[in-house]
Amino acid sequence: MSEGVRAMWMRGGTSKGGFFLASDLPADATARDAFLLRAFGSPDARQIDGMGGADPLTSKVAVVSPSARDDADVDYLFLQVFVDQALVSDAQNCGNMLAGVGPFAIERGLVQVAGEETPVRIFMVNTGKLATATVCTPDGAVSYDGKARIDGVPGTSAPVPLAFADIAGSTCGALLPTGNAVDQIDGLQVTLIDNGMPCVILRASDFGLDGTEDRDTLDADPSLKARLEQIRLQAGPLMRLGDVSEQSVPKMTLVSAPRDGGAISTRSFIPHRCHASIGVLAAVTVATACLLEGSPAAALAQVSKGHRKTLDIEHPSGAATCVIALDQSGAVVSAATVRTARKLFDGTLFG
Ligand code: NQM
Repeated sequence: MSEGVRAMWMRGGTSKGGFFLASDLPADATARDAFLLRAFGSPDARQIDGMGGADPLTSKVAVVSPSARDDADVDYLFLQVFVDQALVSDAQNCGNMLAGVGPFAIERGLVQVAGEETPVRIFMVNTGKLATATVCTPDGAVSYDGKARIDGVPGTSAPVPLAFADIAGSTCGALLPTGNAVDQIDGLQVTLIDNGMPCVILRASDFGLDGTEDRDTLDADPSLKARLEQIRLQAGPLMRLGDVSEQSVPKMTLVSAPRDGGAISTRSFIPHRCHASIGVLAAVTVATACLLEGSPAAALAQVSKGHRKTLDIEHPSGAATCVIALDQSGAVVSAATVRTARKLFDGTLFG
């Protein structure tokens, strides 16, 4: 594709990647993926010949198009460009890149500014679920400047509140795909759960960890990673995901008691590298696991009473706040969080 493709680079939450109009990319998925692999410089651990940042968190793509649905303004397809494998996967969603979708849709003229704030209704193609992002548009255009701060990103930016309704079973078909709050794999108690992101929740202490280890320490532990991958490959079919050897889900989240006044402490593998913080939908899913009676997460978690719960999910660079609303029966009905986003570059990308 020597003439190049129009692309915008944005930070969305604690991730970063390319935002494209679907109409600017090859319509054929094989040609699209081949272009993205070249453009990101994959496969290569350093992604030296492309735009990827040598980290799964900066090797991400959002493909955005006008929605044909009555309940959505735009469709958002998330693609994970693997760093060191020639793989582009649509098997997972990404709530961090989602934070950039509303601003991008307004920038590209898919959604008109509605006042000081513009709600953008987003159909998340990977999971068939809906989100609403509220974008700051004070002077008839997107503003990225503001006072909101999220852990894992220096400085402050305009807030992008994200609201999710009905995201349970987004990929696995049910919140608890095995029907159980606790299962056993390799002799360990695990929770197999999907409230927006398929996750395997495990106790850090079952791996001889206290749960406060930093990302580099965990990433440098091949035997821990091998044990986690062995559990993950067994969890895949149990979670109705089939063979997950070439998928970036389920995520593997080690939990321990909170240390900084939050609800729970986490260290997440996504799935082969330790996350610098935690994914948005993964945080919502962990927050939901904290509410499951009898589960390893619930036993460790500090959760307030009431039908509207605010849970700070602690992670290696701070905490992510999730607000979870429950109905009278205790079932989760909606979830919300706040992210920020920033436009970094708008131009032509060569594959
Ligand atoms: O869980 C990383 C991220 C994510 C996913 C990953 C995410 C989410 O931090 O919603 O945002 O788990 O691969 O961008």
